Parts: sequence; structure tokens; C-alpha cells
Amino acid sequence: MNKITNHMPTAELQALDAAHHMHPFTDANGLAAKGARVMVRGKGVWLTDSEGHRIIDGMAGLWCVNIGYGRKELAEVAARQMEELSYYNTFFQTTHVPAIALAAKIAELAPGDLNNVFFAGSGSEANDTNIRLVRRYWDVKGQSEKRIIISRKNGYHGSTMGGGSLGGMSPIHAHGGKISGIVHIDQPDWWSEGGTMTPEEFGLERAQQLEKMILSLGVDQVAAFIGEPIQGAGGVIVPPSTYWPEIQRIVDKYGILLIADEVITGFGRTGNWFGSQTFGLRPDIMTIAKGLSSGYQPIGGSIVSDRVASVIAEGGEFFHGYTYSGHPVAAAVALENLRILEEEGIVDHVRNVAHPYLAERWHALTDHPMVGEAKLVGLMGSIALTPDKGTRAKFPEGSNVGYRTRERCFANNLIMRAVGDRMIISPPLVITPEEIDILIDRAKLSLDESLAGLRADGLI
Ligand code: PXG
Repeated sequence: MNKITNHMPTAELQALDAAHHMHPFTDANGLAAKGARVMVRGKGVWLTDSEGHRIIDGMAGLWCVNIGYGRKELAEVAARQMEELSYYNTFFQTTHVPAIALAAKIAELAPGDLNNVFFAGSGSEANDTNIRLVRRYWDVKGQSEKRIIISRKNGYHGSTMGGGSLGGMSPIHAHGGKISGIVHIDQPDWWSEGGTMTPEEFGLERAQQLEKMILSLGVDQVAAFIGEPIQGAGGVIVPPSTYWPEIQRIVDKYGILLIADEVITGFGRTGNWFGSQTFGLRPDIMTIAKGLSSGYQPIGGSIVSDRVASVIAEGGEFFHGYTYSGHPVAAAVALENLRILEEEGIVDHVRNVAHPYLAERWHALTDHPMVGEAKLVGLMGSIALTPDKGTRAKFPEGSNVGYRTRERCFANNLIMRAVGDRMIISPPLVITPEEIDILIDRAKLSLDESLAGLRADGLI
């Protein structure tokens, strides 16, 4: 077979892709008929595809490219580490400098007594670790019956069996089932589910479902609660201000462990190093991945409190780990990414420059006839599309307003995702005000075109 390169015609690349490459979360036949967009290059917030389009990436890849694409420093660190020690494991009483340095750096950045890191290759793996960690914690404490983990509908925690089961997405459960000992309460999505309650009342009601669930299961059965500070894949659902304080009160009252899934919200996304700081949470365990390496290498992990880690240690050997736990190349690259985030003041840039500038323009999108609410925390935002802002009505079934709008964005060289009737963004944290203007202008144009299409089809 000839070497496959960037210089091949797009159609040939698409045909080979369709023939051999199984894509995640994709209808293979639908994609094969259409052909996948082939990305070839990235720099800062910009991507270039095989047809030469310059695309502004409003999603930072898959919520992960926090420092932007194409930073040479990371490539150099990876090359150096591969030459020096390309791989060694951390299983059998062995360690290496990249894993040591990265764990120490994460412990320094993480709040409170979150001082211990168990490495994984991804967010899903890290959440699988968390299931085993919290159950093991209660075993060692002599309370083995505490096994149930409470999570939320429309939460996302990955797509391994453990991560997919923790998540509250029924289409995922429908493909392969769900492991036992995980239950779901309702999500704090006021726009879609709040009815006539105020956001504050609704936030309390949804948080109090946790207390009701703990009491109905029995405190002696419950190990932990897991949640994303802001649901990402579920549509950038920002909870009402009353929600997290009430959750924290409840987990404290019943002494159950709190896992904050910071895979998206970690490493600057919300304008602090961690979303837990933005919402005043005190988790026992944090799940991390994505922004930890800005997606330059696959790496994730669990940041574990001293309290939990010391109990796990008391129990002797914990039978858990991955070949690539603390992989030296991934760890070295993640460390360099954290250095750049810190030394270039990128989290401050989010808080003081990019967020305030984007917030003004993002909230102004509610002037558009079909944009209901606009939410933005740090650089994580959503807009809810509606035919009637007053009643927060939904578009008729099958109108596919999100999908239509996403297609218009794609055509206008903007990556903005759709989740149902919401459009979401999560751009690289290094985005400048000038680039924000381009993003917003393209978003507005796409919304206008989408609205025109809906009108032409008699759907609004
Ligand atoms: N937790 C959270 C909060 C996530 O967002 C994971 C865990 C799993 O991480 P890995 O590295 O195993 O993918 C994620 C991942 C989407 C989308 O459609 C979101 C994610 C992954 C794929 C698609 O928004 N988030």
C-alpha cells in the first residue's frame, strides 16, 4: 500500500477512513456516505482541514486543548523524554521523575488536602479507578456494604463500562448495559426542567433529591456522590447558585464521599484552576484528564485527599492500575503544559480578559430571536435555542435545530457543538478578544442562517 499522507486527495482519505476506521459515537454508514472532515494542522485556536479551510475551534478539540494547538515546547519535551526513558511502569516498587514531578505539581495546584494522584490514561479510566477507590475505602473502614454511588441523569463520566454506568445517559446504558450499584437523581437543568420554580428554588429541590435518595437507600449503603461542577457533554448545564452548597451540606451531613469530575472543568476552564474552587466545593476525589495535558498526550487521573489515601494505604495492596499509569512521556508533556498554563498566566487571562470580553458578546446573543438563555462560566458556555423565550418552549420534535445550527457553523468555519437544542462552546483558554469577535460573528451568521432555514421549512 502507498504511504497515506496529508497530500492525498480528501476523497481518497475519506474512503480509506470509511473502510477501516471505526469512529467513536458515530453512525458509521451515515458518515461513510458523507465523508469525515479531515483535519491536518492546528495552531493556537485555529485548525486547518484537508481542503485548506481555516476553522476557529470553539470547542478546544474535545474540551481539552487548553493552551491551544501547536506548542513546540511540548513536542520537544516529548521527544527528549522518549529518548531518555520512553516507558517504564510504576507498578512494582518503581517510579520515575516525570510521574514524581507531575504528581507533586498537581498536589500543589489542587485545593485543600487533595495531595495524592493515581494516574490513568483517560477520564473514563480515572472514573473507573474512582469506583474502585471509594468502594475499597469503605471496605478498609469495615463498612463493605457501602457500595452505591449516586450520580445524575444526563451527567457524563466516560464510556468504559464503569464511566458509562456512572454517567446518566440512557442511550449509553442501552448499548451494553450498566454495572450494578449506581443510581441516578435528576440534573439541575433549570431551563429545560425548572417549570415555574425560580432557579434558586429549583437548585435546592434538585440537590435535596440527593438527601432523599440517601435516606431511601439507607446511609449504610451509600459510598459516594459524583458530579461534574458544570455538566459538559450534557449541554453545559450551569447549576443554579443554590445547588452545590446544598449538595456539599448533604454529603457532609451523611459523611459520604464527594467526587468532583473535573475532566472538563479542571485546569483553568472556569477561570480558576478547578471548577470546585469556582463553586466552593470540597471534594474527596477529583477526576482529571483533558486539560491536564491540553490533549497533547492521553493522560488522566484521580486526585485523592489525604483522608481517603491514608485509608487506602492502611488496607495494604490496592489491586488496581494501568500499564500506562503515569506514563513518562505523557507525564512529562502534562508537566510542561502546566508550566505554560502557570508561567503564562493563562488562568488569569481567562478570568480577567477572555471571560469578561466573551461574556459581554455571548450574553448579547440573547437579542437573537431564537436564543433564550445564554450561560458562560469562565470559557464554558451554552445558549438554549427556543421558538418562544417567554415559555422556554422546545422546537417541534424532528426540527433538529441544534444539528441545523451546527451544520451552518461548520459551513462558516466555526466549530460550535450542539447538544439537543443547545449550542455549546469551550474554546482554547488562550483565545484573544480579536478571535472572540471572529467566533461571535460566525456564530451570529450561523444562527441567522439556521433561523432562515427553519422559517423556509415552516418550523418557526
Ligand atoms: N468525565 C467528564 C466530565 C468528561 O467530560 C470523561 C469523564 C471521560 O474522559 P475520556 O478521556 O475517557 O473521554 C469526559 C469526556 C462530548 C464528549 O460529546 C465529551 C467527552 C468525551 C467525548 C465526547 O461532549 N468528555
